[in-house]
Amino acid sequence: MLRADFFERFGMLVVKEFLDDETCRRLRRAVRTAVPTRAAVWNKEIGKIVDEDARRTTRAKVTKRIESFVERRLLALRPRVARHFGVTLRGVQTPQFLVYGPGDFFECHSDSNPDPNAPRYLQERCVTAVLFLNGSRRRRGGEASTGGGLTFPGLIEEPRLKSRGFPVQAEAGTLIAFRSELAHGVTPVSCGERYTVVGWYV
Ligand SMILES: O=C(O)CCC(=O)C(=O)O
Repeated sequence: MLRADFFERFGMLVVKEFLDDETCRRLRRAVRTAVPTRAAVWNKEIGKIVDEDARRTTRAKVTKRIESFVERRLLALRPRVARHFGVTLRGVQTPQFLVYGPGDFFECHSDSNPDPNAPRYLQERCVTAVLFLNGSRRRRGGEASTGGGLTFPGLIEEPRLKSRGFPVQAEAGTLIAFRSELAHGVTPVSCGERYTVVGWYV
């Protein structure tokens, strides 16, 4: 795994300590007590479906209060995100709270789809923000998970490295933002639970 800063050289925005440890702990608790649902994917032929060959992830239905709290924090970052990516952003879609248990993963995909037949929420996505609520290594007693790397394949043009995925090693509270069309996935979690929040700037 590579430290989050490494990804800045590919134009990504990395914000360390976007949330403090106590807030991450509070959000993890909120996620654990929320109603769990199986996260879906969008399929061109079928529409929105749960397809566990492509994605095995739990989406936690947290309270509106928790959802709005994270949404406000993401909105506060919007001017910096817009400047960084050189785009105009008018808002952020409702963030999704995700949990990956052992064996859970998300195949390589992109978050936006320019196809005029795709749902509007996919057409509109411009920048994806992934917020890590726990880390991939133990730090100050935080609950860490292993495996479950947010991975970006094809970052390096060199033929030998082109097909290789580069997984991020992030700490709790770190946010990483990238253009929504960029291919990414989450490798299977091997141990513990991995908690993230994903938001999309439009
Ligand atoms: O949980 C993550 O790290 C990424 C989730 C993701 O790729 C997505 O929701 O599109």
